Amino acid sequence: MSEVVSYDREGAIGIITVNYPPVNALGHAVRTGLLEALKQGQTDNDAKMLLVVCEGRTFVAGADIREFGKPMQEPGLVTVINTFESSDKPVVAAIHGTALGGGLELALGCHYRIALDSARVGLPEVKLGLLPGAGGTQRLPRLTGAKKALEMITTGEFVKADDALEAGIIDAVAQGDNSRTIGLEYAAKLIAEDKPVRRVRDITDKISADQGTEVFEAFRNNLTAKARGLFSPFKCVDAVEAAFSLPFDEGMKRERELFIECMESPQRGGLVHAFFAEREVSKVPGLPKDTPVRDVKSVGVIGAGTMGGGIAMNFANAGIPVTIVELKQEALDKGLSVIRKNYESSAKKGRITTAQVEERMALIKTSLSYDDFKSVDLVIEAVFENMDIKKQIFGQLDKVCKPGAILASNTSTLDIDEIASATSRPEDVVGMHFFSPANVMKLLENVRGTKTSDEVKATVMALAKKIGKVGVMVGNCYGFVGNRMLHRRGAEATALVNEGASPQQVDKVLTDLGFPMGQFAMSDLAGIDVGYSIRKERRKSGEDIPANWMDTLAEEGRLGQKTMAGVYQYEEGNRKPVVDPKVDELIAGFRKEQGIEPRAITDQEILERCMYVMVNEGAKILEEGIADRSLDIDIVWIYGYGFPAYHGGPMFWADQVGVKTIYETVKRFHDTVGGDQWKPSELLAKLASENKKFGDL
Ligand code: 3H9
Repeated sequence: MSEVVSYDREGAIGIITVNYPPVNALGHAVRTGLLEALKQGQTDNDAKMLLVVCEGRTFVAGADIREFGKPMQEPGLVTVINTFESSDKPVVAAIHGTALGGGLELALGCHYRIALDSARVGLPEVKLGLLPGAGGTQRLPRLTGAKKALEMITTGEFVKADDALEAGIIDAVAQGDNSRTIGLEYAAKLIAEDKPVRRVRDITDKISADQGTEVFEAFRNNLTAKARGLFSPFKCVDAVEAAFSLPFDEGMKRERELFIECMESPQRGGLVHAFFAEREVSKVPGLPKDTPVRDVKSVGVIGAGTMGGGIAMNFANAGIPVTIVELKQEALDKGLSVIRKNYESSAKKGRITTAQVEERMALIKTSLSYDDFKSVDLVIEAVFENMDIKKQIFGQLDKVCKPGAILASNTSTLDIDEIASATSRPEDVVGMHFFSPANVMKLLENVRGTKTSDEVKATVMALAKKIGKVGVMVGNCYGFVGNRMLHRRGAEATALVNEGASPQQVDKVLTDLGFPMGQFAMSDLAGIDVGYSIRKERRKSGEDIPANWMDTLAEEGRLGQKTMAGVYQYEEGNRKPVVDPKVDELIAGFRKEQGIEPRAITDQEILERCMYVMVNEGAKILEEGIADRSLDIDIVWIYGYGFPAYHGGPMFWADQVGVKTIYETVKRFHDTVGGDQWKPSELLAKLASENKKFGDL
């Protein structure tokens, strides 16, 4: 008998139970076990009906992603599911948790489906660069029709049990907390009603109704804008279309061909890397799993600006009360009204109810005094980037906050140790770097100071999860992981324009690579004054940062989207960057002033200089232990800066380009372009000489 799939019987119902933690993925042992258990059920003369259930937290959550890229071991999932569907005894699937990917496909291969009301179903393969490859693209549309199937398969979004019932994906929903119990009751009812085998492959009414409709073309057109650069969503549409144009078995063959194309696409590699990396980042090397975590029941935020307000919303969304402190009532009123507006706009879009708007607003209190931080468990300071002010604030917090309260700074560049030095409890001080807009962006870069305690580190990592963020623990240095690399790219992009490229040429190379926006469109969004004041501070402290045309923009008051003009110009109510000839003139003037003769710059040079400079910096970040693993850097960039997940993050991307190629180009730029940013990282050199990848570290 299989260790991960068992068979037993209650009355006339033969029960096939999958027990393969953590998520009952369909690895080889499960596939084999399912076939064995099915056989047992079929030969068990006392079993009139069979029931598939799962132990643990969820129904089968899909194929075993860890097996991808390795040689497939028989039996394949398609064989398993077809064998279930062919069974002469009716088979019922009882779903709890999530039935995803191959898991839902298995359920669709069963003859009846019931789910707990808390369950969700979905075909999220597209998020891994794939399409449902075990009949999902052929069976789902037979139950739902084209539109719903296309929506589910091209977005990968999960559907709640009630909605799945309405869409025809499942046959019944039951309340309770045990899928075996509801499954047994449902199967008993079906036996009493003498329900026969009912195979989805034979259901054709929805298929004939939707045949020849324009729904497929409309979907493709829609995807062109939505799934920019992605490969598999389009293949998903092709596969679903095959369900309408081909008989079932032919459709299955077409699905397989398209599935293999996706499996072999480099995007699958990038997206699967991103999937596992997102989970790995929560396991911080050197931080024991059982490190105690402090209970954070209330939070204080200093600053009611865009950042402070966004941060406060995260906690209110998670049901945690927040107190925002500002210097002036006016700032508090303004901040609070922005928060309300954001919530109301979410309610309008149907993301939350109007009652939830009020519930969340009620969790946000405002105050003009730090005294109101006396009892909070965590304070996050979100004022502008000025070390003296931050130290002053932390000195005050040290006096007011209770022992054991965590004192966090949302600084995006400044030294956490220096901030901590303003307190008598550096072990409680940590960086919590949110990304703008803080209520939307998924990254939380948690910065450990030299003295930050393990307990505080574990608490902020756990808190990230609680508020729906992906927390990455990083070390303390200028700009940490994300901004340190970004500033390198920004300086290089600016230099490329100094030398002859146009801002839009640079931006296009980056958007062609898959970034949602280029370097300069991003500067306009963040505000040109942000980088300008950072450069000013750094020049003041003696760093040699040459003048550039971005300084001129800031000095002329072109601060980006907020002034309707920056590197680009903007029209009222539209965030689309429009090229402004005045900026070309300004750049030309700057070059003249500096005695620069502009040259033609190729897109390849832009790509290499913008991307390799980041990879070289990333390698230095690893060398210095600022990031523990290359996957931490990848996740910072995917969730903080919109790095295309299908490239797997900058370090994974570098591995695909080839570390050696990058190292040699970095060396060449060091000799030709010059500057510290092109000094090859020792780690990069070492990996190149050993023919290794960042992923091998
Ligand atoms: C597919 O099915 C292809 C077929 O159509 C065709 C085949 C021919 N495999 O996320 P969590 C691990 S493609 C292996 O932290 P949660 C995960 O790495 C698949 N491992 O928990 C983690 O491991 P660790 C389509 C998997 O409660 C642990 O389980 N299915 C898989 O927040 C817990 O995961 C999907 O894409 C897997 N399929 O969320 C579903 N799934 O503890 C992907 C998870 O060592 N999975 N693990 O770090 C999910 O969306 C979430 O994991 C789930 C649970 C919602 C299930």
